[in-house]
Amino acid sequence: MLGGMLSTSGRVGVTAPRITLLSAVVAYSIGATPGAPDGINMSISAGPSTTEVTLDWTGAAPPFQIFRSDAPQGLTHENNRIAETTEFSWIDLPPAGDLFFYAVAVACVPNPPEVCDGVDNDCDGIIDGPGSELSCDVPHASPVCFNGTCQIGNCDADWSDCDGDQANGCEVNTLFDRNNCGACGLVCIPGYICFSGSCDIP
Ligand SMILES: [Ca+2]
Ligand SMILES: [Ca+2]
Repeated sequence: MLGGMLSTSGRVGVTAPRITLLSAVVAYSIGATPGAPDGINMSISAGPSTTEVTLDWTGAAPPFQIFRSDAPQGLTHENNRIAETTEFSWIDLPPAGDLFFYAVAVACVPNPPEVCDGVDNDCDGIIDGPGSELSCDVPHASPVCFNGTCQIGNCDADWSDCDGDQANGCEVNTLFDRNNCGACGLVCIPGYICFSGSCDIP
C-alpha cells in the first residue's frame, strides 16, 4: 500500500542474538484491512556482527519506517519507531537478552484530521481513530466509522433505515410515510394517510 497509509507487514519476531540463535518465528501483516498484504516482504538474519541483526525487505516504495518492540501488540506505535530509511535494508543493534519484534512500514505522511477513510491520517498508528466519524454525513443518524466507511450508528428519533442502504442513512420519517407508518413496512390501507406514526383518515 502506498501513499499516506501506514502499511505494515513483514513483522517478524526474533530473539536477540546474544541469547540464542536467530529465530524468525512469526510474520504478521496488518494494515487498513487486517491480514491484507501490503506488498512488503521482510526477512531477518543474524549479523553482520554477533550482536546485530539485519532486516531486508522488498516491495512498496520508500521512505520506510523501522519499528522494534518486545511485544507484537502496538508494534507500530510511534514510540517503537527506531529509524527511517530510504534503503531496503537496515542493520539493528538490539538490546541483549530479549525477544524482539520488528516491523517495516511505508512511512506515514501526516494529513490530519483523522477522517473515516481507512487511512491513518494523523499518523498516530490508529486507523480511523475516535473522532473520525465526525467526518461522516449520514442523514438523520449518528454515524459510526466501520472498516473505513461511514455507517449508521443510531437513527434520529422518528427516522428509520428501511432500505438497508447505509449511504442514505435513515431515509424514512415514520411519522408521515404511509408506506412505513410508525415502523418500516407498515403500509396504510388505501384512502388512509400516515399522521404522527398512525394510519388515519385524511
Ligand atoms: Ca482515517
Ligand atoms: Ca438507508
